[in-house]
Amino acid sequence: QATLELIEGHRVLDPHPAIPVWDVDPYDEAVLHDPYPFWKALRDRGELVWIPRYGAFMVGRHEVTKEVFSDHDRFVSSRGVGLNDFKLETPWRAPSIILEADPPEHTKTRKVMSRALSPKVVKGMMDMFRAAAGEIVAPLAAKGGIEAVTELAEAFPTTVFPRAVGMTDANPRHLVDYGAIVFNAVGPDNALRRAAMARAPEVAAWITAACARDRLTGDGLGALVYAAADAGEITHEEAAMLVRSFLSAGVDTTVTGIGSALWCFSQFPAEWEKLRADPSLARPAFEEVLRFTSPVHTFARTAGCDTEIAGFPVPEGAKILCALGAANMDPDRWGDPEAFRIDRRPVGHLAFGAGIHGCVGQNIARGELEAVLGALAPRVARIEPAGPAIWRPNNAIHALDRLPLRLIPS
Ligand code: HEM
Ligand code: OVM
Repeated sequence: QATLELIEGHRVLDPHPAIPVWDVDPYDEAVLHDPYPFWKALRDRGELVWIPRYGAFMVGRHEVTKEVFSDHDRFVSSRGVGLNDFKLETPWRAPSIILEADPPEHTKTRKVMSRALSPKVVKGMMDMFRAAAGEIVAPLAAKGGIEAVTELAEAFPTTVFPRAVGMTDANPRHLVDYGAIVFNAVGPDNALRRAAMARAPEVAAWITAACARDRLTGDGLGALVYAAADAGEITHEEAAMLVRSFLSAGVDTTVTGIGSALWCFSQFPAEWEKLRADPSLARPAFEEVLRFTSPVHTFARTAGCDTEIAGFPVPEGAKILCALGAANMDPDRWGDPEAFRIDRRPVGHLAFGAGIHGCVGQNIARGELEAVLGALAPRVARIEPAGPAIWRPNNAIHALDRLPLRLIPS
């Protein structure tokens, strides 16, 4: 029988002896640089794996990862979606009132955010997205050699997202850095997390100030959230916290999505030709980019009760790391998973999560990518590597650090 006890505030857990034990560091920088071999090894080890280094379970096969990630009754988010258990350790910032909340608290904030990020609202942003994409992409297509991470992947969301939210004075560097901090914070106490925590006070103070109502216009996503407070659905303090959620989750993720999309097309030129021949493939192409690269590679849950995973006992309080990237490459779920095919339509990928916490910003993310791919496709005949692509290790985000490309104009 699995047991869990607390010694000086730390979890000490003896996993059931039949559970495969793997002495590996999933957050080793070499793994984070190139996670694909790790993901395969994780799936091959079994349905449920014990990682002694962190005293946590890990899953990476599609079916079981989806089960743990979406069963909010047994696997809670309110104790944090990283390795730190908020019940045992004080979190580095006040917990998110949507991501790091369970029903019934989650239900109320989720409703407000779903409305603010509805398909209708996103539709109203598409003209702005398309105009900005054209303005950013046209000079790059003419220039040819670009560093795609800074010049396009970061440039586009840091231009459109603050406008969408209604920020009156956005600091693009702080927006990108805050995302990296928030996502590194869900990892173990390694060098990445320590570097993030060292920068956190300054960047987080700027972010908190930027969430105040008087820093926002009356016609953006921020205003929609504050309108819900005026209507009495949430408090004004909660509205500020939900604006913070936009700024936590809305920039680095789409920066990563754009960079990874360009990387995929530079690696698979025939797929770029397919997209140029049929621009209606922009949306399905982005879904395949998400499946193939998993911008959020790992988030966790905490067992809220004694339970079982894949028939093995899992005690209350156990952390379960969910390798979304591994699930998205599982050959038992996806035919030929290592083939990048823009017309695959990979319904059921876990890049946006699943269940009640499934990404509430997915419509806006898809809209941004549609605008960027829509601006590139008619202007750029080929996307070629112009040097090595370098990935940027982060405890939760699988993102590029540098992507030198040559854009061949059409
Ligand atoms: C939730 C990924 C873009 C806001 C999530 C989750 C994932 C995810 C995996 C589930 C977390 C969990 O279950 O623990 C992504 C990816 C994106 C993206 C890959 C882009 C490619 C965005 C954008 C926004 C956003 C643009 C804001 C406008 C949120 C919020 C949640 C969330 C607020 C929490 C939802 C909840 O707990 O109910 N996202 N996201 N995301 N996302 Fe996204
Ligand atoms: C938040 C949030 C939501 C999704 C992802 C995320 C860890 C943060 O509500 O702050 O990044």
